[in-house]
This record gives sequence, C-alpha cells and structure tokens, in this order.
Amino acid sequence: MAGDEEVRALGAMPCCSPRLALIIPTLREASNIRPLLLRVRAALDRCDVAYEVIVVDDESRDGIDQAVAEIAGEDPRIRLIVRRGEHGLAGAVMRGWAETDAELLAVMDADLQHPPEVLPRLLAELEAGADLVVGSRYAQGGDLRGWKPLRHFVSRMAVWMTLPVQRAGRRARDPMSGFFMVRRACIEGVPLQRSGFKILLEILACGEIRSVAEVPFTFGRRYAGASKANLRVAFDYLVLLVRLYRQKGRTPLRVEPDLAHAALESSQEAVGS
Ligand SMILES: Nc1nc2c(ncn2[C@@H]2O[C@H](COP(=O)(O)OP(=O)(O)O)[C@@H](O)[C@H]2O)c(=O)[nH]1
Ligand SMILES: [Mg+2]
Repeated sequence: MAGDEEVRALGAMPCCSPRLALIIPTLREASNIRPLLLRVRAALDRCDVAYEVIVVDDESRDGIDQAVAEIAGEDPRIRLIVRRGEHGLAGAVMRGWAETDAELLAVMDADLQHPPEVLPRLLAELEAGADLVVGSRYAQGGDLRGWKPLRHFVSRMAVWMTLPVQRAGRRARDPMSGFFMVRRACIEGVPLQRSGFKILLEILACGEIRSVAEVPFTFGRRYAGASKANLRVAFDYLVLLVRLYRQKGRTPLRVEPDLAHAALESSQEAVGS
C-alpha cells in the first residue's frame, strides 16, 4: 500500500479469490477503457481461470471512473483504484499488484496496442510451467505496425543495451514490453523501481525467474488519446539501466561476443539491410 495517499476504489472485491489479476495502468485513457475492458472480459472468459481486472488510474479526471463503473457495476471482477498525488507507470502497476492476492500477475496497456485476445495464450504459457511470459513484438511472428526504420533501430539498440543485465538462459527478446504475466512468487520481496515504464526489465534482471516464454503479437496503433512516453521516460530507463549494470558489476562495453553478434544481426534486420 502506498503511504498516506488518498485512494478511491470503485467496485467490490470479487467473492472468490482470483487466481489471475490483470493490472491496467491508466493516465487519460477514458476513451479507450470501455472497448478494452469488454475485449479483455471476452478473452479471459474463454479461459478456465478465476480472474480480476484492476485499473489503476493517476487522477486523470477524464471520466474514467464513470466508464469503469458502467462495467464494474455488473461485474465485480473489475475494479478501479485512483491514486492521488502519485504518478508513474511502474508504481501504478505495483500498486495494483499490492491490492490483490492472486498468484498470477499480469499487466497490459489501456490503449489497445496490446490485443486482449492474446491473453489466453500468455496464460497458457504460465499454466504450462513458465515463470514469466512476455507478449513479444520481437519474437518470431511478432510485429511493430507502422514503425519507421529509425524508430525500429533505436528500439533494437535499447533492447541490445539490456542484454548484459538479463540472465543467461532467461533472456527475453522484448524486455521492454508492457504486456506480460508473472508468478507472484517470483517477484515477492524483490525491490522494484516505482518510477519509469520498464518494470519487465527489472523483473528479468532481479526476479527469481527460472523460465521465460514469449508469445508473439502485433503491437498495433493506439486506439485513442496520446502516448505518455516522453523524455522523462527515456531518462528513467537510463537510470534503471545504469543501476542494473552496477548491480551486475558489468559495464556496457563488456558485452559477451555472442550477444554482440545477436545485436548486430537484429540491428541489420531493423534497418532492413
Ligand atoms: N497510472 C498510470 N498509468 C500510466 C502512466 N503513464 C503511462 N501510463 C499508462 O501506461 C500505458 C502505456 O503508456 P503509453 O502512453 O501507451 O506508452 P507507449 O505505448 O510507450 O506510447 C497506458 O495505459 C498509459 O495510460 C502513469 O504515470 N500512471
Ligand atoms: Mg501505448
């Protein structure tokens, strides 16, 4: 729980303990939340799992409470938590996880860039034994729709910089994805940074993860509204990366040869050569 912040919760705790909790962090996403929640519910209702969905909003004041209330009123598995005086995607996700006892924890964005129809495949990987499953834009079959080559290249470079801090044998091709599921037991007690966007990378570097699976998906276009990614997000990413490098006791220049080779290949792919 976050200190003495004022919190407004909408919706009731579900009657039976959910096994899966999906957290959806939101900042000015009122136009997206209804279509998203309807698609999430349709996707998860097809799975044999007790679940809940927790929307964690940072005082957007854009009508998201009414939009969630319309659905939560008829479905107690859906809840809204409004954080007051706090911002940050990672902190919002951690707040949602702290509000549930579910054994399986999931995250996705609110803007429909993460297709809810992929959720059953993510869950299936956890059920099959993976500790962490990543909705992946870079796994075979994944895609980034409409990205220009330069943006692709920068993204690939950002992934490459993470390779030394990821653990051998448990690396993800898309460690910056905001679409993933993890077993609670693998992150319990692990101190995670509350600022920034890249909670998955920290989990890969610091969590008690024994196996990682990736499920490819196409990262679509934002349905409505504007991206919240900005220079601050890039700065927080670099701060996180430096901390993880320090923890590992490595420097970015000491990249293992096999990783350098993999990065070279992926950057060539990215620029289409
Ligand atoms: N609660 C909360 N959610 C946030 C914050 N920043 C971003 N988000 C949400 O995090 C998700 C990803 O943000 P988005 O702007 O789509 O990032 P992009 O896909 O990298 O452009 C969206 O659901 C945002 O509404 C924040 O400070 N607080
Ligand atoms: Mg987005």
